[in-house]
Amino acid sequence: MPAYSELYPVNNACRTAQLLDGLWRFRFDPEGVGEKEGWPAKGLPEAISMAVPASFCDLFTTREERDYCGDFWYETEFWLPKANEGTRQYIRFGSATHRCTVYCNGVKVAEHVGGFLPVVAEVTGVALAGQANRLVVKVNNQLDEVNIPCGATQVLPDGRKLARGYFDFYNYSGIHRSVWLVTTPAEAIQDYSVTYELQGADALVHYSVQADGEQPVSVALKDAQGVTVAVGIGREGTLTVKNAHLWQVRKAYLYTLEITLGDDADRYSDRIGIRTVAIDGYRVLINGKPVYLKGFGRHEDADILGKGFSYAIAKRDYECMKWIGANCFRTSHYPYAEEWYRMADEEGFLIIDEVPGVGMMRSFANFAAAGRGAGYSGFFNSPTVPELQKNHRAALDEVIARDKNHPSVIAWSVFNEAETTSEYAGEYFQPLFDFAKAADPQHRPVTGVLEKTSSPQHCKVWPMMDFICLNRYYGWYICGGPELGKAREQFIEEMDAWKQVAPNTPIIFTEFGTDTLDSLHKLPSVMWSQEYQNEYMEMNFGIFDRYDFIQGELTWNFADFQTAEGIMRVNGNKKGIFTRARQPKDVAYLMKARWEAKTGK
Ligand code: CKX
Repeated sequence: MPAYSELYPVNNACRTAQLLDGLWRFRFDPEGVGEKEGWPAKGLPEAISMAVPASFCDLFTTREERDYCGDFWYETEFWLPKANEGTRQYIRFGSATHRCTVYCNGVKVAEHVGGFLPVVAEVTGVALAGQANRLVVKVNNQLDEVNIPCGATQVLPDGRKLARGYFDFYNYSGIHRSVWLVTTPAEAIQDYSVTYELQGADALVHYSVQADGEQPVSVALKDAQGVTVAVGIGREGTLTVKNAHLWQVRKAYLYTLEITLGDDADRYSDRIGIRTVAIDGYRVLINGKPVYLKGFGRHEDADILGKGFSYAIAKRDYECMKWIGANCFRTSHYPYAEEWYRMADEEGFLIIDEVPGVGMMRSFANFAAAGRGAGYSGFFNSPTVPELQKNHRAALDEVIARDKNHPSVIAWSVFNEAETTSEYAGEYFQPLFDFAKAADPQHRPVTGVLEKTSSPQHCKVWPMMDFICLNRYYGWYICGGPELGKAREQFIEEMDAWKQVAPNTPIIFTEFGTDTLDSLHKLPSVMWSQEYQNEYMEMNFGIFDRYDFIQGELTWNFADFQTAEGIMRVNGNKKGIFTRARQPKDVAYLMKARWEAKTGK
């Protein structure tokens, strides 16, 4: 059983889940004096107000505050009702980027590293009923080479720290997702998992429930109309669903699994989708049928909010993805807020769920080096690797615990553009791939995402993958503009080489694209114009259609997004098919026509 429950908060007869979102108190702590000065117990001196959830960065008007790197603190208060006898209480953060320490009434109740997964702090006995309880959180957003995502922390001549990610997205920081006060009974349901088997028109749902104590467990499965279609007794068992409604790609069907502990001592309900995922030769199968993946690599990124979750933005994004005919996205380059997955479950979208194994190549502009196939920094030869690997594995452990029951999740991605050609890359990644496979009750495919240097001849990791993900920029980082024809030839040469070594493994393109200004039209085209984005895509589509084993195209990126500053970026990465305001560039219409017509291969 995990040290704490990753179950998404629910309200029912046995549990409560109260949102603590709103305006909290906030302050920076550049000298790291908060604990010494007693802030956990006394509260934050000279605090300002701060929105939760949100990145703090773009809410400020000075560069120093926006780019702040180091410790920063949040504070709020919460009340426990008097009638809470016999309950356990938790504060649950959807995430705090990148590491945090949580204090309740001056007592340390949790510490967590990793900025994109939940933090659960038990406050039973520390929080008091019938009074305001002080909740203080220290967060830190520095980057290093032992935590993911990887990077460095530079100290400027004036003593200020600067986060230098070895990756191409802005180091947005803060409490990015909702915070809940959760109460459960003293003996509670802690976790559950489901796996599926299809038998003709029927389905078997194998379930397993983890709960405290010895009380009996019962489960009921209800269909979308609320009719009970199967019941089970015991902590493990199999439910037979006659004439099962399958969860299908872009045609979701959700059942509700109701779990009861003892004689109503605790209850937990969740929506599940009956479907199988398999790889068969070079095909990806959902419910035994081949599916061609169409969609995006994305970011959690929006104006003002940064990486803060907003239902409004997520809703708009799903509407845009449906409009364009997509069926899949990768959570590049970190696990997203849980609400994204719950919405994908409802909409029938497929998700390749990625952990923040990004920046594993030492370079502040590694995208440029990687795009050209020039990256080599001896990343996996460093003495920091065992600690990095421990944290990387913890992220896999936590993401699988969190997301294992989502029908939308079809695969785990262990890394993006790591230096897989370096001497020790195989030793680093093999245990992580083995772990992910074993930890997932559904044994979903496990993959990783390869940049240009990771060629079939030199990459040490692709043989570990159930399907191979390629990020390729022939016509952008390689032979752009007037050399598009040459780019095409080189692309074909590389794909022929993959065909030689892995003709029976699906290849999914997880990135391809061009930076494009929505303000720029040019006839004939030039790089950065909307015309060029169209020409580049047409060339790429021609390649994808040439090879049977190419089974998906997830373009880079869904929308323009914020990055660190630099000569390669004009206020961010502009490879969006949509602008940052979620309006289509010209190329969106080209992709819509292709994806609506393309049902498979
Ligand atoms: N891939 C050749 C990782 C993404 C970047 C993308 C880009 C690179 C390309 C590497 O995080 O944004 O440069 O646009």
